[in-house]
Amino acid sequence: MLNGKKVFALSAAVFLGGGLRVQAQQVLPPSSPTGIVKTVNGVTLNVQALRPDVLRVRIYPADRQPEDASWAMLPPSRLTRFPVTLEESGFRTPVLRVTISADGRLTVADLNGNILQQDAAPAAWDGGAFRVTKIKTGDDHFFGLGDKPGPLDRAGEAFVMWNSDTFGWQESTDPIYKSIPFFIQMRAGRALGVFLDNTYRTFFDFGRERDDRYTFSAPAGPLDYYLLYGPEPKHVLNTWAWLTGPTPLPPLWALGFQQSRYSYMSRKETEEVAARFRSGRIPADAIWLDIDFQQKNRPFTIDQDRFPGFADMVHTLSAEQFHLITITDLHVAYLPNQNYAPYDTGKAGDHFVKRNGQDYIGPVWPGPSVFPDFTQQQTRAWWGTLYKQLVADGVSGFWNDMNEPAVFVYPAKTMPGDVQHRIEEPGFATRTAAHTEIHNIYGMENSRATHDGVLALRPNERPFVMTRASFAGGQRYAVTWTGDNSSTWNHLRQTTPQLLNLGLSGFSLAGADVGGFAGSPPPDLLTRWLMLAAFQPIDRDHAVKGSRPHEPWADGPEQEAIRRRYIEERYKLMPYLYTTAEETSRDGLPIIRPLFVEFPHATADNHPLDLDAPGEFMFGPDLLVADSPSPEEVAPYEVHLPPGIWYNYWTGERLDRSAPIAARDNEIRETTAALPPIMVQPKLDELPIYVRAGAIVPMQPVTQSTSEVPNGLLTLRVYAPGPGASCSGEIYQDDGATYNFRHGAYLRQSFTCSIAADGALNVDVAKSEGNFTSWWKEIRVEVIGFAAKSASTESRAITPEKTSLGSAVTVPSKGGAMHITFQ
Ligand code: MIG
Repeated sequence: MLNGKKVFALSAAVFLGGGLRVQAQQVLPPSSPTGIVKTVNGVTLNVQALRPDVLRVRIYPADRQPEDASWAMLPPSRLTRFPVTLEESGFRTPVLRVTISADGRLTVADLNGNILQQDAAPAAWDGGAFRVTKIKTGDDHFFGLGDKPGPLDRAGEAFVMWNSDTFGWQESTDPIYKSIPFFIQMRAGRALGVFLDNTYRTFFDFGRERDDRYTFSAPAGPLDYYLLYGPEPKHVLNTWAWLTGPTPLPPLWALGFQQSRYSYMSRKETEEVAARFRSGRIPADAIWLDIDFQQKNRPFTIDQDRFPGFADMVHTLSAEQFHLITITDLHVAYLPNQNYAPYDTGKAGDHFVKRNGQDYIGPVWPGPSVFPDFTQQQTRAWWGTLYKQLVADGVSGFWNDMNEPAVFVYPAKTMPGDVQHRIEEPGFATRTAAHTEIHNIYGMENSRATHDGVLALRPNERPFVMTRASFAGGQRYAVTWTGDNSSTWNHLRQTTPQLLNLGLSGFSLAGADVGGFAGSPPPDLLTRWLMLAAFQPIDRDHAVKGSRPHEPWADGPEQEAIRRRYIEERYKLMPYLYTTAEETSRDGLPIIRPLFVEFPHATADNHPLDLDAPGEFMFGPDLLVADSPSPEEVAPYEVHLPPGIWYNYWTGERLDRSAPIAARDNEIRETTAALPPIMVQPKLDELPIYVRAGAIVPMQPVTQSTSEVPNGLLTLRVYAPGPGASCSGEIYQDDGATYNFRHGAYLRQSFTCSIAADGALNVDVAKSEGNFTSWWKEIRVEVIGFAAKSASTESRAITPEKTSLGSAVTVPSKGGAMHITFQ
């Protein structure tokens, strides 16, 4: 389905805090069965349907039903049930069949009998610990699991979930910062999402121990997992967003280029960096302050000597169209009776976690520190109030680092397992819980407190928070980054699978420190990194203390020119990027996607095409970025394009890559195999990008920041489809900052095109929706892959002008519908 851009929008939207929309809950007559409960050998299996395509499996010793609560999932979705049809040894829904064997093994199949998942053995218990063992076929591929390093496909590897501060992590390091116990299994082109809703130190083995098995296990906590059936991967991603919430729409500036360093050491240095972007005409939107802007590393203080007139600096930067983001770590300096308000107010409100009845004190950046009890609602509310001054000073965004939590004690590098957290949370029993249970959600609840606090202080502005640690569902509160990577070619390569897997795990807005954190990138590496990151969701350059300068101008005018050109390209594509981000906020499709998400049937045997093309990914629905799988190599490399017609983004060259084949499983579907790969000769200043035929890509003139109003035309690049094939695009715009879009202050306009029987190319611009007036007064429709000699609207003929890519006409636009024919 080359142009099968199916959109699985969440219907019946309701708004929750922070802008997320979820489907309203389905109400059932209490009498219809929604699943089965069966006890085998003293173990109860409880399998319920939430929807025809979503199952929840709970297994517990019959006398020990665990608490039914979740940090990850949205209650309205989690509690939904769907009536099922009971069968002899299980049940069926309109799309799935569930069977339980006499010894308690579960099989889930589609209604054609294709087995999607099957227990190899009944769930095994050992005290409170359990292990689930599934059959793995040679065709199984596994994706997701958050930020874990290594190749895109998790098959053959094993992973542990334990949020860890891992400075200098490498490809084989596990665990690192986040725990997202959600993965997508691809079997013969069919997708199945699996989420283990357990916050303990869980373990996943995708065939490392035994090639024909995969397992997940936990030392404690509930055996409670969800199955999200596709068969299309997009449908699974949509369902994951339905269950845990999509990544909300960020402020527009967060999609601009961002510059950080550990640390800009003074007001002067910060202002100089901002000024250098503007004088060098390198577009940028944000500057970050790391821990050294604080007094003695104490959160919520400002070093007045190095940053005199802090609020004035923020306003000066803002006048230059720079947003400021400051770090605000969670560890509160232990400073009794020293007029340090975060400690004093936290102590007065009893907001710190305890060990042996006393506030637990551990060493971090400020020295001895105490740790907020973020699993209590009132503690999160208190934490939120700490942002009052920084918000009043005009700081735009906040950075939650170190929230695994990192503690400078060894070898644990975190707080002891017997630290006590208190849970005070709707939907949960009010109780205390050991750190071993809370550890993996601690960072997520930290970012939640920050998000909710900043939202309370600026109720109509979309918060921007970046967190290092998180858990499934954490995308509701914060964007993320991949922590302390390194300035090496291998780490550049690693950004692609890592950010793709984060997107598949729900974190659509993620970035990796551009240039690498640890070490100093050689000039060519920094250039290539800046080029690739221009097509990653969060584009933020960051560097460790003591490393060489990392800013885009660091290596002289030639390197700077290449880097500028790619950052400019990101800004030209901002309408496309923002439209994609808005799509994410509704349907959960990540901004960057593996090829198999858009083209699940691109190969004859249905293996994900990405496995052949590890440097490639989709930037939004239409652009395919094809970096080298070994970016340091100078030899030519293979680019694999999914079957169909493609265009070179830079030159407009048309590439017909269709070759019909018979699908191996004889299923009737429109499938074609990819032709042999294209060989590409790497060049320092060129990142190959291809656009799929039938795409209509909205673009704007370069600006120096997203606050600058583009001066000129909206360009629609129309990439001619083949005869009979579909062709579409869309633009979404709003004020880029507030929630006014919920009350109609947005613009959405869709575009379609088709090749008529007489060979003409018809382009239709639909009437715009919403009441936001955007910046353009004219639209330039540029057709690529179509030799246009003449063009006409309903009212007049226009002579197309030649462009470097094809030909174009410019027409006035006030948001009305319009039709243009190219001949
Ligand atoms: O212990 O705030 O990953 O981005 O620059 C190091 C200083 C603490 C780790 C973060 C890094 C940040 C650094 N932080």
